[in-house]
Amino acid sequence: MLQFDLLAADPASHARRGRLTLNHGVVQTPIFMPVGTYGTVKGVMPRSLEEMGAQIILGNTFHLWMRPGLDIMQSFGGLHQFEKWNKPILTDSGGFQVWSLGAMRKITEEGVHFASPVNGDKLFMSPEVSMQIQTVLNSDIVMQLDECTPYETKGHLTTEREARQSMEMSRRWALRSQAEFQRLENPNALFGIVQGGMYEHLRQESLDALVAMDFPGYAIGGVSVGEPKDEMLRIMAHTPHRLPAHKPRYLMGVGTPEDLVEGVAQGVDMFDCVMPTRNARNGTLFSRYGDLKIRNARHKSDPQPLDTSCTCHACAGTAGVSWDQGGRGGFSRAYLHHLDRCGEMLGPMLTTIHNLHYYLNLMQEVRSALDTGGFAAFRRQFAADRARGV
Ligand code: PRF
Ligand code: ZN
Repeated sequence: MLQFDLLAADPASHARRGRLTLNHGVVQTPIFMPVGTYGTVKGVMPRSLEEMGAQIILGNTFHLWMRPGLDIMQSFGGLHQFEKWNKPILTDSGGFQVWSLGAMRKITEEGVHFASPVNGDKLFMSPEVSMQIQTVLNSDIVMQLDECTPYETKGHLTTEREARQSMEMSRRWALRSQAEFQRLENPNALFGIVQGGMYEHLRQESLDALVAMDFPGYAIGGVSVGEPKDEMLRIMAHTPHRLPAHKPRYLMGVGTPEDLVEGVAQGVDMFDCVMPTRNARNGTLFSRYGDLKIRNARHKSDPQPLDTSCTCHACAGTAGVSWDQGGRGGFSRAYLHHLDRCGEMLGPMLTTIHNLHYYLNLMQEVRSALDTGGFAAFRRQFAADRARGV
């Protein structure tokens, strides 16, 4: 089940404001989806995710298949019950994760043969297997199995011929994914994934074939795979707005705050990325006024919160009033610097809360701007604020 309603559109760009209704609830778009690979958004309790306004989170078919495995997932009736998250979940198909294994895999038309990174067992992932696993997980949005076309193949830029072969296999895997999804009578929604590397005509072909298959939603894959920024921006400007207007569009694995705002302007509705969570764990923090490295000695005795405009638990404390609005502040930069130096686990917990809050709040601001017709002004202010510096 999936329903998508368009609520507003920006006349000067491809940006749209929408509402996505799924089996486990409603998602207001544009949205950022925190990544919870192993059935946990690392270091964050589900109730904190809810508090910071997360509406949908990701899980990974591949990782959950390895551990804890399907029997346990089945016995819990799916991922929602197991991880105690009752709102929507999107699961990635495993194609990208298997691909990331590198030398340990062999990709054939039938599927991907690989050795388990956990115990070395020989395993096989196919479009059918991916659909079977995602059906057990009962994720609200299921992704087709695809092959993420790399930017470079064997030390050279992926050629048109290689990108075509890869894209055409993903297209055939889309057909097999859809057939199996239907055979399993999965009650959720299956998304197709556009590939085609850096070749616009291949992306158009991929898109046309997938649109003819009438998926309830579409993703753009194969972006942010090591290509230069201008190449990524070129594909972002090409593909999203060519997808059906009345269906949700998901840009996979992107990106920085600037990438998200640009993606929205190009007509993207959904994003996911490990950047806010992973960066939090290595001390790179996002803020309205630019990014900050908490390990830097300049923060050693600074009483200010990470982001003086932020209302997250780390920056504003339980009162939720930002420093700029006269709040007394939550945890200081000096304290977070100290936690990091001592390797204390509260450090990454707080920085993860902050970074996720920043991303989720950014998308909330984007939605408000779209609701009130102020998206163009929002973009200008966003860029000016980010350039100011912390
Ligand atoms: N395919 C799948 N998952 C993905 C990607 C893809 O191309 C990407 C590329 N940025 C991230 N995650 N299935
Ligand atoms: Zn904060």
